[in-house]
Amino acid sequence: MAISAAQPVTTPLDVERIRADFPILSQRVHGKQVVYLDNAATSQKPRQVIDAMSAVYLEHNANIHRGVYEFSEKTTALFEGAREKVAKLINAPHSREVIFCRNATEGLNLVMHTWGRDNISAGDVIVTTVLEHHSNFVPWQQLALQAGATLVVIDIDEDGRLRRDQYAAAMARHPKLVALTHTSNGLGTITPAKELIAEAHAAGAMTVLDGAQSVPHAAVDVRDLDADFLAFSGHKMLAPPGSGVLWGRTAILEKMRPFLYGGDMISRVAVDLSTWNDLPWKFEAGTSAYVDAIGLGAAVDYLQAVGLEEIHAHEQALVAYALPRLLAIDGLRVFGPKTLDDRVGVISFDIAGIHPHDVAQIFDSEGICVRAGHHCNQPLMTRLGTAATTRASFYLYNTFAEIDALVSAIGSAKRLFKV
Ligand code: C6P
Repeated sequence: MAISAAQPVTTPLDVERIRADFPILSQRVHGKQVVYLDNAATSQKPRQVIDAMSAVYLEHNANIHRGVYEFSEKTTALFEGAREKVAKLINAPHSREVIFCRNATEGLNLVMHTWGRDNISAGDVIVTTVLEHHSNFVPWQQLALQAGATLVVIDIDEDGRLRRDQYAAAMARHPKLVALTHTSNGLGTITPAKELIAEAHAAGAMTVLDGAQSVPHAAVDVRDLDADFLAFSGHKMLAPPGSGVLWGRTAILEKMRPFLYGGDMISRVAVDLSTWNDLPWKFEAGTSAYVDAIGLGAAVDYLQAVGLEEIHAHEQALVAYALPRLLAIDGLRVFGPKTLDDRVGVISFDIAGIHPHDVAQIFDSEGICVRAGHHCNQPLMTRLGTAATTRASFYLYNTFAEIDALVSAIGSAKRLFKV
C-alpha cells in the first residue's frame, strides 16, 4: 500500500489507557517529557508485568521443580503456566516445544551447537540473508567455517526486500539449513517467511526463523508458518531481559542432544553414564530465570488482552503517519520499504551532513530516545553503503504526537548543523 501525508490515520488502540500502565513513560529527560522510540532494542514494561514479578519475590519465591513445599510448588506452577501461555501465543502444538532460554541469541546458538554441529558437514550449504541480526548470522557463519560448509547470503533489492531470484537459486543447491529473519531490525522489512519456509522445505532444508522483531508486534503462528525453529526475546515484548524462547518441533528436539549439561536437564546420572530429562527440560540446564519467565507469561497476557492484530494495526498507522513526514524532509533518506504492506514500525534513516550519533545526541537533549549505529547488522550496513543509521522504532504505547516530536527534533538537528 502506497502512503501519503494526506491520508487520515486512525488507530484501534486506546493509547492513553495503555500508557497509564507504563509508569516510565511519564518520566522527564533533560526537563522534557520522554519520547521512547527505541523499542526494537528493548520495550518498556507495564505495571502488570512488574507486579507479577514482585509478587513472586514478595510472596512465594523458591526454586522451581525441586521443592515439595507450597512456595516451590506455587512458583513452579506459574513458571510452567508461562510456558503454556507462550505456546498458545505462537500456536505451538505442545508446550513441551517451548524452551525457556535467556534471549533470541541463546536460542539460535542452542540450535547451532546441537542440531547444527550434528547435521552440518563439509560440502553442505547453509543459506541466510544480508538482513540478519548478528545473532542469526554469526552462528551460521562460524558453523560453516568450522564444518567446511558453504554459507550463501541472500541479498536485498534497493527497497530492502529479499531477492527472491537469488533465494530460488540458492534452493536449487539443496541447502541443509535456511536461517532467516521474520522481520528486519535494521530496515523493518517483513520477509515472506511462510513462502520462503515452504521453498526451503521443498529443497529439503531445515528452517530457523528469527522472530525477535515479529513475535512482539504481530500474531505469529508456527503451525501456519510451518517453521522448524523459532527464536525470540521476552525483553522486546514487555517482559524482562533474561526471558527468551526457542520453539522447535517435538520430533526434531527429541533427536537433538542437550546444549548445556547440569542440574534439571538429567533423568538419571550414574558414575559412567547419564540420561536426559524429557522435553523441554532437557534443554533447560541449571536454575532457570523463573521469575523472568513468569514476567513473560504476564507480558503475553497483556499483549493478548490488547490484541496482537490491533497492535500491528496501530504500528502500521504510526508508520503511515511518520513515513511521508520523514520523506518530505530535505536531505533525509529512509532505508527499507517505503510502502506499508511488508514493513513494521522500524524506520532507519540518515540525514545528509549529520552523523547518526550526533542526531541521536540532539534527540536526547529533546527527551527522544532512538538508536544510532549498526544495530548489530554490519553485513546489512555494508550492503547499504553506510556505517550507521539513526533508527526510530515504535510499539503499542507510541503516539502520533511523539512522531511530531521526532520530526521537529530532526528540524532542530538540521538547524544546528546548518544542513
Ligand atoms: N536487536 C536491536 O536494537 P537478543 O539480544 O538476543 O535479545 O536479541 C537479538 C536479536 C536477534 N534478532 C533480531 C532481529 C534482533 O533485532 C535482535 C536484537 C536489538 O535491534 C539489540 S542489538
